[in-house]
Amino acid sequence: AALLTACGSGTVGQTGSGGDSAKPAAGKKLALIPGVQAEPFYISMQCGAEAEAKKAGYELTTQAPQKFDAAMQTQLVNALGSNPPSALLIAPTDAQAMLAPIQQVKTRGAKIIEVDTALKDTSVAEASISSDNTEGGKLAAQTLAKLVGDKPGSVLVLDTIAGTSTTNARAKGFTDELANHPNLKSAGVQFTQNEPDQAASKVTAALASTPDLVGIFATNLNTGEGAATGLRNAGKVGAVNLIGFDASPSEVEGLKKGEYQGLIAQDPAAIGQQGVQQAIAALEGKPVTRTLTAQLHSITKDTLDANSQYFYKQKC
Ligand code: T6T
Repeated sequence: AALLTACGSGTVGQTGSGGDSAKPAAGKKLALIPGVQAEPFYISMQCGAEAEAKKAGYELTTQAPQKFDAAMQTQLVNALGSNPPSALLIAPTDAQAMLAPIQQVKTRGAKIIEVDTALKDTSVAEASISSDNTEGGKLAAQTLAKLVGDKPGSVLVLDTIAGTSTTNARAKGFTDELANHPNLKSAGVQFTQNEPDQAASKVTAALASTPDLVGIFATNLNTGEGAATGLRNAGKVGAVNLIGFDASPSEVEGLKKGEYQGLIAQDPAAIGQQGVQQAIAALEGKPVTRTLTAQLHSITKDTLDANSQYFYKQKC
């Protein structure tokens, strides 16, 4: 089952059934399909999208897959049926596997807007709104290099799933930036299937195999939560620097406690808001910006309070 909420209603369950007198005008229906349900990054994105849709007099319906999984997300895309909403805002869970289902919705008349992740094929979407993920990875490496100083050592990257455009770009940005920090040696990139448990065991294994491990870059909130668990279990909190991506409540708590030494926060609400704006522009025949980049913010314990507006939400 998927989590489904309609703009303004705040409820979970089927919405938008026929015969409703409060039905929005034809052409004013938007659908949002995030990467996964009940996760602070996508909840914050949904909040931004809902607020913007409401302001513009559009209905926005959100359905999210239970897991960050292309097969589950495909089911939701296919369920939009032969008469889809005017525009689909989607975070494709796989840059390749989601091409055919999204292409089909487009063929059926919906405008496609990518939010957060993107397809490899850039001809499908009208617009893409995302963080500069390569830059985010680079920023993480620079933050880590500063923390480690001149001490030589190895650094591990925890990616999610091969085919996730965002985290794959973060891992590459990080690894490429290591060339500018010769004291830091790559201990490789590990995939975790976006499962905190897998991230935790990869950290346990790396601590055993790589005695000079000085840092870990966790490319999203699930890998970060798992990495923090792995370090805690080994009694290595603080001894190995952990740089996380995102700013979920548990990551922010972890930064306060010293489990993380840095976080690279995205602005998911802005991604959702701009996604809706571009969808409406496309539907109303106004100029559309093909690529929009949301801001990133590097946060350390010292700058936590000044950055509280970037902390992710659990509900709107
Ligand atoms: O980091 C975000 C998102 O940008 C990424 O595409 C998938 O993971 C998150 O949702 C965080 O869990």
